[in-house]
Amino acid sequence: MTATVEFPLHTQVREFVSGPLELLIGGRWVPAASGRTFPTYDPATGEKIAEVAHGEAEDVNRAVAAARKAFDEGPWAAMKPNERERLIWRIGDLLSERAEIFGQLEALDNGKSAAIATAVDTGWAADVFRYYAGWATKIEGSTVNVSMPFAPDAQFHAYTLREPVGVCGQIIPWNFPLLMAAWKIAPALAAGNTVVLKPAEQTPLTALLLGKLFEEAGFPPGVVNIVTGFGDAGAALAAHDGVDKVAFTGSTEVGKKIVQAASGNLKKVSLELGGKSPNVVFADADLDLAVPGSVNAWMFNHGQCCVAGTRLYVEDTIFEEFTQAVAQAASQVKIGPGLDPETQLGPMVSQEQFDRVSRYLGEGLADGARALTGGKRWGDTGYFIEPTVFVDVKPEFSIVREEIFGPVVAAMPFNAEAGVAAAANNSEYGLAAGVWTRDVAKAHRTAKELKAGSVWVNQYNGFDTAMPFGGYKQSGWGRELGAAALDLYTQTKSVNIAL
Ligand code: TXE
Repeated sequence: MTATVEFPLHTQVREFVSGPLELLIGGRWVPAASGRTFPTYDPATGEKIAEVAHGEAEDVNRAVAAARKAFDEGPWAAMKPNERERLIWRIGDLLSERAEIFGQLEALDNGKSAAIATAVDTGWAADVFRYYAGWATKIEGSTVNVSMPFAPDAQFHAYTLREPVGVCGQIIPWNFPLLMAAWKIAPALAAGNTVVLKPAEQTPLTALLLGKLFEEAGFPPGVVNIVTGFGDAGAALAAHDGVDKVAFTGSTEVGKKIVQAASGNLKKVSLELGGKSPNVVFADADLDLAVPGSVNAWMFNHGQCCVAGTRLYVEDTIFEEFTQAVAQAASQVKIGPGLDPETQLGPMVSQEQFDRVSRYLGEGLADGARALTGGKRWGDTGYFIEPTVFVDVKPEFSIVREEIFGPVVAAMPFNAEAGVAAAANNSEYGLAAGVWTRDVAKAHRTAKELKAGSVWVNQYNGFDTAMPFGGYKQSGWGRELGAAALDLYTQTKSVNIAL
């Protein structure tokens, strides 16, 4: 079986990928200073889609200068919050209007299902822009009752102002290319910052199409700049003295490099990094919900999810039955290219990611794990991996400890008496966790014990734009989404006036 079936592309998608695909700097589309480009590939076929401008340090310098000018001198910082609100809202509306185009482009570049990329990635990105548009007029300081014990007779009027941080460098990965751009850009703009975005080299296309919308909506030049390129461009952005804040989503390994690079001018840093999230199923769970929910936990987005519930802890009395049901459900998933409307599981994003997941499958089997289903590549074209359910695993196996970022789960039994939290928390990560039970008290108790930034009960991937999201331990610093993201993109000034 191969994935070389042709699916018709929207005219706008075809026109867009025929280029030129340049950098957005200071409101203009420009080639890279070097004139170089790099290819982006369709992971369902391995074929080239387009050539994209290859931004490097010099381009980052130009983009930061444009963002600096827009922040320091341009109309953006001085613009009234309701004007910013109107512009940001417009991006949400434009995304909704063109959801199918964005969805198809995302499917082509990333490999995910076009239907999901339209409804989830683009639909949610639109929601994120609208949510933060609303915040633009609601970011407030407070008045403070000042006592000053050493000046008992003096009177003061004290208050706080919440001000934008300045120029924000934002570096994003390839698993949700458009959505990660929205998560980063929308709160930064709502708070009055300007942005230089560095999309992932594997998936630069939807960020560039998003860049067109900022032009169309009427954003002043330099407010949003986009530099496509590789890790060196990201590194230049993270180290740049003209950048006041860097926001990063990606691997924990690169996250640590970002922290070092940012130390030069001590720019603010927020990080959303890897995970190895536990999904805990108690014997009293509603199994009709828990089986498909637990499959979704590790298989959504082909397992290329930072929150993927890849350590499946099942109470021992139902372990056999539950894991068989999960394996059965996983084996029936329709695998194929994202552009096929029937597809439920698409390819890994790149050859590199395919190799990485294949390596983990080999390690798991060599360590003695047993695959109830899957365990190898699917087909002979593109970067497809069979959904894989491993049992007979030990806590020290690499498939249990390390982030695989593919459709692979390791299932382990637990004994309810002994508790499960210690095993679930035995990870350097702490991004998310799932709990399945009909016992409300047990659900709350377990949610409290789990060391994770998000805990989902009787569901998995229970995200919402209004809910803060981020990691404990080596899963990151800070919280995105919700009002919490505004803390990343504002700083507080205390003003105290002697009366
Ligand atoms: O990530 P990288 P990769 C995990 C997942 C995956 C692994 C490797 O386990 O298998 O990371 O993926 C830019 N300074 N996640 O190699 O390298 C890079 O250009 C600044 C989890 O793709 O972290 C891209 O834009 N930037 C994750 C972005 O960082 C640098 C999502 C992410 O790439 C840089 C993706 C540097 N030195 C991968 N080097 C999640 N948390 O969702 C690279 N980049």
